[in-house]
Amino acid sequence: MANTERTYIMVKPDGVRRGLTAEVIGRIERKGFRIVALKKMVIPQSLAQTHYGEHQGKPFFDGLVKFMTSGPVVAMVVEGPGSIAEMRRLMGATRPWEAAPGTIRADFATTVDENIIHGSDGPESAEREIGLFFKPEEIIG
Ligand code: D4T
Repeated sequence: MANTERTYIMVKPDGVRRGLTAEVIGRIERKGFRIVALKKMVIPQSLAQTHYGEHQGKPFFDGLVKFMTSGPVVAMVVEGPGSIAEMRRLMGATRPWEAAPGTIRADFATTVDENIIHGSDGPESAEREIGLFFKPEEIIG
């Protein structure tokens, strides 16, 4: 398939707590993307710090790490044409009040610190994040 790529997607602890995992997975699958790896896990603090390393030193960093380790997440590798940018479109803007209607964040979130879903923002971060959360043998192509 032309332009097929993989991205790292995660239902954050608020999404899992609120019972929105199936809703998110349903939207990904109905879009036509394939989930080639999936697991529920509690993120160790060190992994959360590494994952969000680019935000180290920002005022929201400690709260972000605390939130991301506050309960289980559902981690996924999603595959399909243009999946990195397309998933960012389906998710909507980081700040839910700026997210387009019909996107996951517009439909289900009100605050930037608890915004339901994470998705890689480019090819390099996708490769890095997939490697942080999954071993190659856990990805069923
Ligand atoms: P993630 O990485 O979670 O998919 O979010 P985005 O890629 O959409 O946005 P980001 O990297 O700018 O922010 C990472 C993460 O930090 C939280 N956050 C962000 C926060 O709690 N307060 C803030 O002011 C900002 C900008 C939300 C997402």
